[in-house]
Amino acid sequence: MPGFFTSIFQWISGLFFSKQAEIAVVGLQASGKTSFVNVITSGQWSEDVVPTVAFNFRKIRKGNVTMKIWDVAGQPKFRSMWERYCNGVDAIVFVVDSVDHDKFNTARFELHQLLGQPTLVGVPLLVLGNKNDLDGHVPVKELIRNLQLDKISDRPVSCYSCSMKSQHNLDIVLQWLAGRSH
Ligand SMILES: Nc1nc2c(ncn2[C@@H]2O[C@H](COP(=O)(O)OP(=O)(O)O)[C@@H](O)[C@H]2O)c(=O)[nH]1
Ligand SMILES: [Mg+2]
Repeated sequence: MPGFFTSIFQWISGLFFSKQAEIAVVGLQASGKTSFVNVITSGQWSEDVVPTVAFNFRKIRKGNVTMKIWDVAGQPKFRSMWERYCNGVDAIVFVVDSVDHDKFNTARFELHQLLGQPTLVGVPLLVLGNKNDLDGHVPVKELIRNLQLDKISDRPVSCYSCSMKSQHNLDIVLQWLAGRSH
């Protein structure tokens, strides 16, 4: 019987306290977007990820927060689609491979191009410097400088160094995302 009352209570509290957040995950190809979605969805890291064609959609529940996640492909031909998926979301997550120094310029260009879209003004931005389990990854400070995040003034911006593989900092990232729910 106590189990019954507990589940009724959970159901009722869910009605009053359940919240939603819709997020779009973008960034260059192979930065770790799909790995991020897989890890936060299942808590499992897997080395084998199939490159994303166009997009994946996932819906997950973390505590009383339901998250709808658009995982959008990062190859050049798909980048013009990013705006469409980011339009109307509660947060944009921009994933960067923090070891791949040669691609920082392209990542910066694509990020600022995206944020320049009039439809996306004010949408909060979370930048993830991924793969910090690998030697040669840049620390957050350098990532902020390389991506010129200090130039963004029309929205809340956060930046974390993290690793999908070791799950480093993912607790903070999830907290940040939950904070965007309503
Ligand atoms: N070492 C390491 N490799 C990662 C990490 N995250 C993703 N990868 C690898 O990077 C490659 C691209 O990952 P994927 O999630 O497909 O990137 P996407 O193209 O942005 O969706 C895969 O081989 C992943 O196993 C990480 O935190 N550490
Ligand atoms: Mg992918």
